[in-house]
Amino acid sequence: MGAACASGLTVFSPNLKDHPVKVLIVGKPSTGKTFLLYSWKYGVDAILSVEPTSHFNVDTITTQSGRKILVYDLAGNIGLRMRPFLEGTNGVVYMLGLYGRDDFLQEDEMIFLQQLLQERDLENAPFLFVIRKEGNENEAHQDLLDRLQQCLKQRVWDLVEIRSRNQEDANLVLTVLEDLLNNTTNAES
Ligand SMILES: Nc1nc2c(ncn2[C@@H]2O[C@H](COP(=O)(O)OP(=O)(O)OP(=O)(O)O)[C@@H](O)[C@H]2O)c(=O)[nH]1
Ligand SMILES: [Mg+2]
Repeated sequence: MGAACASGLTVFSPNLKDHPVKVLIVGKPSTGKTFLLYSWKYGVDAILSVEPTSHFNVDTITTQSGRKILVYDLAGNIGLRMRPFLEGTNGVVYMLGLYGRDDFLQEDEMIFLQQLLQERDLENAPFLFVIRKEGNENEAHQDLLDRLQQCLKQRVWDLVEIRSRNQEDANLVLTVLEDLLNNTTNAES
């Protein structure tokens, strides 16, 4: 966005809040993408069960500050059918799922992540990684951060750890996501 637009942004910024930003939730199957979306939309206590997503779910979430986020929760096995969703994406939530799952950030997932990071439509999108932890895995955690750092280089990104079925933590994901989106929008303007 050029300098001319930047000055206009201050004047029009209240309206920007009404315009939803677009966020994708991606990640391997069964990592908890839909569970996270439902946690925001309905609250964790209202979630009785979650079925695997066959293609995608979409919903608008309103954050505590009033920002609207159009969230696309894509099926973990979406593969190439993901491409039509990329255009206009302002941010990506990458669900890593439960720490320590058998195939956690193995080679195929790293390749998938790197491909995603190379997508032109996502070049300015911040990435928020979400991991679910049930124990104290601090040692391996540093290894995870190092690997992500290598992959993400100059990208705006963050990592949030959540506890299972925890509303506070699900809300925290939304807060951090909103911060990342705000920072990126400001940096671009
Ligand atoms: N207890 C608990 N279970 C969770 C949590 N998140 C996900 N699950 C469970 O993990 C399973 C998979 O969750 P989903 O949200 O369907 O996973 P997904 O990533 O959307 O999977 P796909 O749609 O197949 O890509 C479900 O049985 C959920 O109930 C969580 O925070 N706590
Ligand atoms: Mg799902």
